[in-house]
Amino acid sequence: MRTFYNDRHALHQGKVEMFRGELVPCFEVPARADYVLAELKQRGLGPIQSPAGVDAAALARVHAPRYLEFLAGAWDEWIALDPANAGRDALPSYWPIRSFRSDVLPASFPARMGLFSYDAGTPLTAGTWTAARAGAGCALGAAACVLQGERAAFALTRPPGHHAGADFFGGYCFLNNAAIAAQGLRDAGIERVAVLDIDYHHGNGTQAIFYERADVQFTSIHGDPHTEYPYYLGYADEEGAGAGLGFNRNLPLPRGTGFARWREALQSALRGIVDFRPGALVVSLGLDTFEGDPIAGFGLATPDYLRIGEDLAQAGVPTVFVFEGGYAVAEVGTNAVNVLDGFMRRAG
Ligand code: SP5
Ligand code: ZN
Repeated sequence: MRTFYNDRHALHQGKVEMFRGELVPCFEVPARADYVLAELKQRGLGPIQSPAGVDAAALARVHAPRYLEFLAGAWDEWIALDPANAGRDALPSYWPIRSFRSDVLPASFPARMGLFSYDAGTPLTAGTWTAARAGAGCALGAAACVLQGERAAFALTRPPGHHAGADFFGGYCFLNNAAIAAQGLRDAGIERVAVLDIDYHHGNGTQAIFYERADVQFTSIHGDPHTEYPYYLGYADEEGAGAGLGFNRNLPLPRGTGFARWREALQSALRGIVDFRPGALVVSLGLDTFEGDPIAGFGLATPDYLRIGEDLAQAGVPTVFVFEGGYAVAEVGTNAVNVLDGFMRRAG
């Protein structure tokens, strides 16, 4: 399986995130991708290449123009507030919750930080925009590979993407790489694209982007949002709206769920995907379902990831894997590559 990787991911390096009244060290660190890359090389999974530069038009197929403009200029605006900000991450402090306006674009940079975000755990740094675009380029490169007839391809990207919506960042995500890949596949003529999100956290951004569409089916297996981040979306009764009704499926599972029950959910998800008859599948590949993950609550073990890859291959659909979460840094490489390895062994 070919991997698309761009070392500019490391330019996005948050220092701190807000957690229970304190700024704590970021969980989403460059070493995550380093471990996956090292494991790919060690196990000889396939060629590793850098993507071509990302096409701005492909980003604008998913994200709002005013959000992309904001991201492009955000770091310069942060520094302009105070030159000492060069040494600090940018985090939002104000949000336009219900009864506030979101149509007005305030001149104040902190006000726009809040307009375009939904949590205080997602630091924006000097290299965020460059890294995020390089990541989206990896997702588009992997999609192109599958369009050319490859059985599967892997986008090894960070920052992750599935929490980012058309016009907001959050959950460590800025550009929705999986959505950009899915839309790229649609725009290249694939009539129906399925997205399967197996990160521990519900893919609220991806769901929102495709919620009213019948051409991109979204399925997610995740920690029950009653108790798990992102809390405000990801419930089982969210089935899509308008033309998209019936094309969104959430399979929330309680904190503490182990592999046997998780795998039943996967097989149910895959039956729904196969029934949709997609021309391509995009997998949001989070590894924070791992039992050792520091911020999540499922109990999957390292060998389970081989089984997941095998199950995914049995759907028989050309597949783009997009790296998402997974914060047990020393194990994330083995777990991610186990999925890809299991997939290729079963896909033949
Ligand atoms: C892509 C992805 O996996 N994003 C997840 C974002 C989760 N953000 C909230 C994290 C809450 C951190 N809780 C720390 C618990 C330490 N014991
Ligand atoms: Zn996650």
